[in-house]
Amino acid sequence: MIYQIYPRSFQDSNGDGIGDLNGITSRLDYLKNLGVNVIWLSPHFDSPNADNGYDIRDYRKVMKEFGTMADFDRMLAGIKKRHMRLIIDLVVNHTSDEHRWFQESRKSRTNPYRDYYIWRDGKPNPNAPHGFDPPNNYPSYFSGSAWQWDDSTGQFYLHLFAEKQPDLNWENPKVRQEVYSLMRFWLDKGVDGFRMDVIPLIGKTPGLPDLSPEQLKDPSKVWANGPRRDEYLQEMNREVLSKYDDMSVGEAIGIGLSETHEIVGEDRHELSEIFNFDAARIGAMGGYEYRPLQLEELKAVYDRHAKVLGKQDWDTSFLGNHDMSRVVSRWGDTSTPEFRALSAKLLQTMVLTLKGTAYLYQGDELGMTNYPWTKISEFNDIEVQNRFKSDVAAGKLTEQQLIAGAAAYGRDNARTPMQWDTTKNAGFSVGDHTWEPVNPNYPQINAASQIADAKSVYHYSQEMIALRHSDPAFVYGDYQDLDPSQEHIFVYTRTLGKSTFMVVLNFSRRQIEYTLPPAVRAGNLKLGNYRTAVDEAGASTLHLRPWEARVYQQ
Ligand code: TEU
Ligand code: CA
Repeated sequence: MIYQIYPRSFQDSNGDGIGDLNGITSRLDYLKNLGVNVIWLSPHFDSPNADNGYDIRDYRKVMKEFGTMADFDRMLAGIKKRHMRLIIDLVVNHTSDEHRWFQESRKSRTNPYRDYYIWRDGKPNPNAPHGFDPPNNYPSYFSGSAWQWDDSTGQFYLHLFAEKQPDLNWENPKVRQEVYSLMRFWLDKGVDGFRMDVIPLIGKTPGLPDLSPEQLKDPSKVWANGPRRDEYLQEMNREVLSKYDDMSVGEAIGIGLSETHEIVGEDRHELSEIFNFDAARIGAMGGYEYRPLQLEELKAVYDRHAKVLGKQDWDTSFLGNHDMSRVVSRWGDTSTPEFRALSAKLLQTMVLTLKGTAYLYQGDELGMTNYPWTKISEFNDIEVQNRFKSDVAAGKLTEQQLIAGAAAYGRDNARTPMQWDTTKNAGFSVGDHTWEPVNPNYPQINAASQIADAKSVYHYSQEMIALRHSDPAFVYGDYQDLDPSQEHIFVYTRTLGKSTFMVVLNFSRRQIEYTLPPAVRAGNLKLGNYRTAVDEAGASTLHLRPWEARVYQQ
């Protein structure tokens, strides 16, 4: 399984309230003991942090706050010594506007780096600022137009994310070679692969025509399916990925199940796997609006994955990351400490037994929750602040609505400091200030107290990871949902040869007497999330307690 670290929030080692690489190195035994195989490190590169590192100024330099290249090398050596591996974040759909390439590019229309980015003339409009409207109606993911006017050269440049994140022009072969060269730089250092940020977006739509009203409802679907996307990913594979023992996982917003094979099929020679968000972002209605989770709807997504993805289309299993609110707050039950722990364990059971490479986000192994945000100024995320500046200012929603939405679904929830113990700042930092507030529930939710409690979410996560590693059925086994229309119970099997496991999850706060489908009987209980396990081996009816999870060997 792969464990994602958001370095700014993992462990501070020098008291400046910002996590760093030496902090990670000091916690490698914790990760080893948890059962981690691979670490995914969110961006650690030199950056002005307009988007917390997803805006890179120098791809071959470590961010000053995070430490030095020597710190990186020591961290990597520590990971390898513990027989773990490291993948890093490849953010090459865009750079920082402070990157040397963009600094050059904006100097003049004839600068050799001009074509490294996407510059276009505006549409003449005497009433518009500078006399021009943007080249087309592309919206930015972070509110407003995706085009920024540049006075000195009288053109607009494209930025699908923030103004300080100009998109690279992948049609320019020089740009592609620059990317392949920096990938080799890190692979030659011993890094084991890449998580690739919004990678399908690199294939832009020729001519950059306006989006239709229908397309404007979900621009990602257009932007992720440009005609040259696969040509670029196959070239990247041919020139770099195929030459190393590495893995690659693409963050594939805009990619649906029907397109997944094109990117991950073994015969396609592109990427190892992708994150597609149709499960993790189920119910999304735009902005911070989500429909409440319908279990049948979620189960239908996993059922489709199993039916559509062939044996050679590897999948991923994940419920959280640094762009989503905490999963136990989103899909679990934090109404009482007991239900928080039980539902956190249930969600761990699900993510670690579904089909595909399993990803855990830092702190989910402890059942960390959302933070009690109350005012706009508390949020660090550019996505929230931009929405405040544009959407609230334009009256699209009120400040209170934005606070409520961001408090429930905002990205800052995943970025509050890791809760290590009950000391100052939850042991994250000895400093007087931390870059994001520490969740006030750290005295109740922290690694040290859970390591000391054999029945904690931490130990359950450790046991569930060990169980997953104990039998290849959890990795390669066929997936089958035994009761897709059941409203509160998620029951499925993983079968490989003679080995079958059955997972039973009660996704509700109610006691449920659940009768298994005809001819199905419970096998031997391998793991249960209650402190006092109830086995019911051989039974056809199971008495499930609130938020109960059981894994049976059939
Ligand atoms: O995220 C892309 C993405 O899916 C998110 O921006 C998402 O649309 C939004 O956050 C919904 O709340 C990647 C990185 O994971 C993210 O951290 C970066 O902000 C973004 O790309 C730009 O690099
Ligand atoms: Ca620090």
